[in-house]
Formats: sequence, structure tokens, C-alpha cells
Amino acid sequence: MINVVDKNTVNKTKPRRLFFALALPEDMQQNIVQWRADNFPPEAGRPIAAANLHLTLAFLGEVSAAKAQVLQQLAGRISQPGFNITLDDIGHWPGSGVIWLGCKNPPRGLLQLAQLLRSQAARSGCYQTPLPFHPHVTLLRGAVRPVAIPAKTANESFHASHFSLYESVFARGRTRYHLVQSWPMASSERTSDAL
Ligand code: 3AM
Repeated sequence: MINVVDKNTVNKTKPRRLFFALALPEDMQQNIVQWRADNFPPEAGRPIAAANLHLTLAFLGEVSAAKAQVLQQLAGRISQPGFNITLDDIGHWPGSGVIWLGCKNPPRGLLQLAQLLRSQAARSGCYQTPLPFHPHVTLLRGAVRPVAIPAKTANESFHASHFSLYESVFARGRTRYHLVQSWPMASSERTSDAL
């Protein structure tokens, strides 16, 4: 499970490396790790730990406490319904050495949420890549050599009912993602009631 930041131990003056993401359910993280072990040889790349499997919405970089507070307030004003995500696509970006799971048809809600968080980040001075958003869950890193990509994914699906802000912490040779804050998305029932 992704660790929750202990508020008392956070050094409020130091910039933190932050990103918005969708967490994957724990059982799905375990299923993906098992599927990955069955489908990739160990030399394919460095596997991402189960607890670190996530879908990035917006990368913010090193952010001051004041800027993080503004971004958290803006995130709290987002009101949109949750959506279902099916990880039915797979690919390899040899340039960045990433093997990923993605969506053949990303739900519109996912694209809207990422777009909103990215434009809020850009307006708050967090550099945003000009590359188009390609929703994905990184499975392996350091995959710079050609790899046989399985024809089919595990086809895992989940309902995204909240999105979260994480801090990325690198210590003792390991990257850990600490949960900073989560925001619920409206349930589909509420949305249809409101129509
Ligand atoms: O695992 P993914 O690719 O979804 O790649 C990093 C990871 O996303 C991405 O932020 C997530 C948490 O670390 N990331 C790291 N540095 C980045 C950068 N400079 C970056 N994304 C864009 N620009």
C-alpha cells in the first residue's frame, strides 16, 4: 500500500516532488505483478513495485509548500464524475525505457481530469510537457532493449472514484510514493440524479 505522509514529520520549508495520480486497487496491483512475472523475462527491465503502480495524471516537479497549498485548493474545487478504466493496451517506449499498460479508448472523464490538473499546474508555474497526455501505468523501467511484448494484457478494470496527490521520495536506493491528499469524484448516481 502507498504510505500516508505523517504530517508531523513533513518539513514544510523543503520543496517536495509531487504528482497527481489515480491509485490502482490493491488486488489489481497484485494481479498485474503476477501477470507481469508470467509474461516478461527478468532481463526485460526493472519491475515497479506493486504498491507503486499508479496512473499519473499530472507531474508537478519540485513544489514549494505554498504552491502545493494553492494546487491542493484548486484540486478540491474539481467536480466531475468518476469513470471506469480498462487497461487493455500495452506498449514499449524504448527511448524512455518504459513498458506500460494503457487504455485503447481512454474514458473522456480521465482525459478531462488530467487536462484540468495539468492546466491548473501550468497556470501555477509547474512546467508541463508539451507531449500529449498518454494515460499509462508504468510496469517496467530501464527497458531500453527490444522486448517481446505480450499480445494481450491482463485486461484489468477498475472504477476511479477518487484522485490523489503523491509525494515521490527517493531514499536508500528506493522510490516510495507517499499519499498527501485524495479527493472523491462524484458518483454516477449523483450525476444522473442531477440531470
Ligand atoms: O510512472 P509514470 O511514467 O506514470 O514518469 C514519472 C512517473 O510517472 C513521472 O511522474 C510520475 C511519478 O514519478 N515523471 C517523473 N519526472 C517527470 C518529468 N520530468 C515525470 N513526468 C514528466 N516530466
